[in-house]
Amino acid sequence: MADKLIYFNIPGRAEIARLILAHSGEDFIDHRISKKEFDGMKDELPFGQVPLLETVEDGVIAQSMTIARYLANKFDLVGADDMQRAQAEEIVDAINDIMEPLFAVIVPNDPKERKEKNEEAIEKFRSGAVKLEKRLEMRGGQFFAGNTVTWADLHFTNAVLLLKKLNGYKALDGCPLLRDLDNRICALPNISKWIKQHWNM
Ligand SMILES: N[C@@H](CCC(=O)N[C@@H](CS)C(=O)NCC(=O)O)C(=O)O
Repeated sequence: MADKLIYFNIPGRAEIARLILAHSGEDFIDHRISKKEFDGMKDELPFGQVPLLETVEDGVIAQSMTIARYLANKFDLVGADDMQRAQAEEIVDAINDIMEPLFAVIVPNDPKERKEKNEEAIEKFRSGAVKLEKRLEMRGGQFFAGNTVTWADLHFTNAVLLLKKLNGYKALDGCPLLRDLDNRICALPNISKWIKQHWNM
C-alpha cells in the first residue's frame, strides 16, 4: 500500500508534491488522469479540483500547498524550529507568487497571446528572483531555511524546471546563489533521477 497522488499528466500544481515524494525515496502512486477521467470524478472531489492525495493512513487531502506541507512534515523537510518553518513557508509563498504567471502561460491557445504572457511571466520571475537571491544571501547562501534542504529549496527547483521549459532560465542571470542552490538540488540523487525520467532534462 502506498499514498496515491492524483493529477493531470503535466507538472503543474502537483509537481512540488511529486518532488518531495521522489526525494523521500518512499514508494507512491503517481496517478496521472485524463480530462475525461477528471470529468468523471470532479463532483466527488472535495473542491472539484486536483491535485488530490489519498493517503494510506490519514484519509484524503486536497489543495496543492496543503498536500506539499503535509508531505514535507512527514519527511522532515519543514525546518528544525518555528523560525525555520516560517522562513521556509515565506519562501514557498514568494515562489508561488512568481510561479502563478508561469502557469498562466500554459493556458492560452493563441500563440501571440502565449508569447506575450511568456515574456511577462519571465520578467515577473526575474524581479522576484532578485529578491529571493537577497533573502538566500541573508540566510547564509546555502539553503532558504536552516542548514539543510527544506521543501522551500525543492519548490525553488520546481519553479526553475518550469522556467527552463518556458525558455526563461535567463531570468536567473545575476542570481548566482539561486543558480548554485538549484544545481545542488538537481544533483540530489533521487531528484536527479526524477528530472531525467519526467522532465527529460
Ligand atoms: N487552489 C487549488 C487550485 C487547484 C487547481 O486550480 N486545479 C486545476 C488544475 S491545475 C483543476 O483541477 N482544474 C480543473 C477544474 O477546475 O475543473 C490548489 O492549489 O490545489
